[in-house]
Amino acid sequence: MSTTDETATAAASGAAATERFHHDKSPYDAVRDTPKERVDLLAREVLSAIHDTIRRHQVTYDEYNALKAWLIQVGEDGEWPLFLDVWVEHVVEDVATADRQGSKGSIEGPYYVPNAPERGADADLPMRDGEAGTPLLWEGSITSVDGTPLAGTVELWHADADGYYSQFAPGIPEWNLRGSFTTGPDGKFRIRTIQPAPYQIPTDGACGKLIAAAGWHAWRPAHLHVKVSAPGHQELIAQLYFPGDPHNDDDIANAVKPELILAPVGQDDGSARIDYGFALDRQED
Ligand code: MBD
Ligand code: FE
Repeated sequence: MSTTDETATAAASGAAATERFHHDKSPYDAVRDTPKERVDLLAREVLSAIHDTIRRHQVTYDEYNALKAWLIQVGEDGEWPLFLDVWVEHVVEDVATADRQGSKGSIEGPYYVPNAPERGADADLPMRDGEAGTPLLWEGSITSVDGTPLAGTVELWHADADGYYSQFAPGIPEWNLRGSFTTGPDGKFRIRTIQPAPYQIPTDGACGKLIAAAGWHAWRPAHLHVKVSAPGHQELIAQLYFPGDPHNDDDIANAVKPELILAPVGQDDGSARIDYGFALDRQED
């Protein structure tokens, strides 16, 4: 899956993201028992929304053929994970987490990789010597919704100061800026990392073609990705953002919520300190 010998193209990062998705357990297993009636309903409504759009806006054969070519290109560029996570996942996440009492979550996106190096409760995120970017010291704890501290795990992954993710861009060590932090019974963690850059989705592939043709922009605000888990509790997937980022209000992936914006405090040495923890909902049974 390494893209180390390739260049930073949409096709290379798309191929890595597509391979990553296939690598995980079969997505079909969880829906094996879905009744025909539900498949029929969902498929018919999606198709019907497309038909309505064509009628309402008098879509031509030339436009239909351009759409066909573009959809084929999304697949050839391996950009289905990117396309779906950028333009669809946020609504699925809203629906899935509507009943939660604990911390807000956000979308996972296409660049999570499981089994990142385990670093304990108080450590640096794996990074290169002299990794560029403002150093961050992040302290927090994992608790249950009622405030009880939890022994659990914070998995953290994020882009570097150039906006690139390890394993999805060339020339970056495999586990750079990816790690797993396991807390003791007090739930506390302390993580040192660097502030990531705003992220521009690849512009040279099919998704970039849509963005250019529609006159959109390709930016996501700078963000930290986390997956937080503890026994007996629902897994929390979230992203954390930095105040003042111009794209917090117009994230291409629609994944910013006010509760997810950090309040870093600048230190005399030029680093920033963050205090942010997670309250997990209990597992329903
Ligand atoms: C990202 O880094 C990301 O987090 C999402 C959701 C989509 C594309 C790139
Ligand atoms: Fe991301």
